[in-house]
Amino acid sequence: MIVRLKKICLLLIALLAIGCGDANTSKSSIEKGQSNESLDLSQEKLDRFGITNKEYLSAASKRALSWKYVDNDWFRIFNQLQPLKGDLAYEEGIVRRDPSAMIQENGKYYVWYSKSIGETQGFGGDIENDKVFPWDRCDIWYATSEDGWTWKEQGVAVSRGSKGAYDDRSVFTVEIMKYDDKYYLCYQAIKSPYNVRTKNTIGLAWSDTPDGPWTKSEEPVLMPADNGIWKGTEQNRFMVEKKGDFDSHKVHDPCIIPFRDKFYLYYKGEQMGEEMLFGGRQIRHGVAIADDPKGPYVKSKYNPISNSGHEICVWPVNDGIASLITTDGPERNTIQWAPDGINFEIRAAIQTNNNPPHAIGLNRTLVSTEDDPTKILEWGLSHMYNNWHEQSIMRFDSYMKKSHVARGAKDPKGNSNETQ
Ligand code: AAL
Repeated sequence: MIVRLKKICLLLIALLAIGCGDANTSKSSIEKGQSNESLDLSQEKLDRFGITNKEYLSAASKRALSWKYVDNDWFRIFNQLQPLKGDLAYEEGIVRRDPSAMIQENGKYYVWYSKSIGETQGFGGDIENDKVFPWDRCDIWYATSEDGWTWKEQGVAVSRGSKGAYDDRSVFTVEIMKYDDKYYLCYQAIKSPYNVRTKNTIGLAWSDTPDGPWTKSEEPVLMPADNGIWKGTEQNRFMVEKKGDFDSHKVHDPCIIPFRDKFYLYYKGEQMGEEMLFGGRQIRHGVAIADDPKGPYVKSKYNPISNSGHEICVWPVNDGIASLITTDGPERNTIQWAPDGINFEIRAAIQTNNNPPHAIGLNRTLVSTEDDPTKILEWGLSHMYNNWHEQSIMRFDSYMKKSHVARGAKDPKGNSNETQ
């Protein structure tokens, strides 16, 4: 009996030892994290990132060693927004927002934007007659300027469709593309009734001149994915049986860029049953590609092509496409670049003394180059909320930042720097 008890005790001790061994192994593998094999552990790299001991790499050090781009030529500091003058200055009772890019025609800058009048009531009342969002009941207007400060409003470019059309409720958040001496406006469209589960689509209009007349596509050129399922019939956009693709609810903020002999329509997706993610909304970008500016646009199989961001702000540079990612997600406030327009990597993080402007209308007359890939951000348009009922278009500007030098000291190239 005693012998048997001894045997059992020994067995238990052995099992415990194995158990502890397992615990040790898993603990040390947690401490070690991912393997170091793919990391560049050259002395130069370790020195650059101030890593003392390559045998003990923290998770943060491993991430630093796997950063793909560590130069400083994409960095920008944004100044505070400035008000515009003339017809685009703040106006009582008016929403002017989401400016398009600016192009220069007939010796003037042109911009298109969403315009609506009157108070925003929200979704609590009579949605058939109320204005539910500031961008509800909008038409697309345009304005011109000689200097980008003082603007003359020229009138409506594209108005809402007639009752029953896919755009009968609101047309808004527009972008301009000039290609082969023709002009294309792409924009968001809503069909009545506008409630919180209404799907949002993208429309297109084209013209031979920037002053119109504009011909509208009879159907949307892009639709939300049709694979989400609402739960119940209550108007609650967070209740779903199935969320569906990243763009199952809304396709927003379209912007078409001619690229590699095709047309890349970048857009923001909103998903049915949207969640919060990293303290922001769950917003991602996608791209749809066409052979002709008028479509058909086919969504990329790689969508979504961002894990963060909000309004689309993209420009061609270095034979690829750059994207300013703002507002939502873990990679908000970064500038990213994709050689193929699809696979974006971070090139810079924006300093947040002034967040990067929202809803940027880029100045397409500024051409980014290899030496100054973010030159297009030198100045352009954005918008601000004066309040929930009134919004106005503003001007932003930014400057490149390559070094951090005390006043009177020398910069990394040995030049004395009086301006810092
Ligand atoms: C913006 C944009 C789109 C939305 C609304 C107006 O942030 O993403 O344009 O529909 O808000």
